[in-house]
Amino acid sequence: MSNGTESKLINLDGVTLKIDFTKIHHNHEDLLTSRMLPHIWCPGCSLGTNVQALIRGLDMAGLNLDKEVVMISGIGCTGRASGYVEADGFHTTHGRAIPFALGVKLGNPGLHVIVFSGDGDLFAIGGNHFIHAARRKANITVICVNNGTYGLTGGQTSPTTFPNTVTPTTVPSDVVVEQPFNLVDLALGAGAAYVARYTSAHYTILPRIIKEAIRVNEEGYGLAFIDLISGCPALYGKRNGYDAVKMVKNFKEASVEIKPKPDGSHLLRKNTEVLFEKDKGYVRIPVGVFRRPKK
Ligand SMILES: Cc1ncc(C[n+]2csc(CCOP(=O)(O)OP(=O)(O)O)c2C)c(N)n1
Ligand code: SF4
Ligand SMILES: [Mg+2]
Repeated sequence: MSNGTESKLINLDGVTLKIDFTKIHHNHEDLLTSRMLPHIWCPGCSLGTNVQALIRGLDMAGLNLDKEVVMISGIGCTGRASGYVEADGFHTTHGRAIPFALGVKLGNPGLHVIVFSGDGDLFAIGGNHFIHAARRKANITVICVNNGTYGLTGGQTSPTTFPNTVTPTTVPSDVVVEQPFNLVDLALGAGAAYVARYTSAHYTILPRIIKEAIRVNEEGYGLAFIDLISGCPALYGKRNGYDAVKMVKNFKEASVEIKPKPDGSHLLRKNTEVLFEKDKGYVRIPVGVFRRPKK
């Protein structure tokens, strides 16, 4: 990645590095916004891999980012991504990524509108917008970076935080147990046309999934949703005994590919549910494409 002009001093966990941006290159350099770098994300955060998968997916779909794509994010660590992709975009208010996306799509239905936002943004404050956009068959792609926490504001509980994990706002489980949303189940129930789940460890599969989601919109079937299970090693991970490497290993080991069954049993809640146990982490992550439009 090159910004063509300067070196910058970067502080990484107390170590100061002088980086000459004229000498660093990325193999998708033209798809990233070099003037926005360095990015704000912590070392080891899944967001780097997720954005890499995103731009490879847009590239694989053969889209001209300058003319055909609009990236929309709400507020959060994930929300920054809309500024790092070299396409027009909106880094909108918290929870309002989907209303902005609907406005863009209504204004110019020929554009590919990609919402890339966090679990808190899309399913806490923004949950109402998601379910109605799915119900109305809005032709937008929604990618939820589901790290199970409010990363940007300090690692508080979100609608996908598992019980018995440590956060600054965990309610003791002997008082009340708040169950996390199963985002696949929620999207299926709300009427999304395409529903998939993968993790940040599936970086080779994700671009193809993103391309497929975009095609669903192009063909006018309605909202395409990807639950992208991710890690926040700096806050949620650290408090619960996970570093970045352990998280990725855990994603790989716990993932179970779900094949669609003719009787539809793969859609049953128990078959889509992510299981997480204190001290073990993820014990089962059903991944795959749970719904494709019937052609
Ligand atoms: C109206 C409003 N309420 C609360 C906030 C504070 N806030 C900013 S980001 C955020 C949560 C972000 O969590 P998530 O969407 O999961 O993104 P992440 O940082 O984990 O990627 C909150 C509560 C805000 N900016 N605006
Ligand atoms: S706080 Fe968490 S989600 Fe945010 S950049 Fe750091 S590791 Fe990633
Ligand atoms: Mg989050």
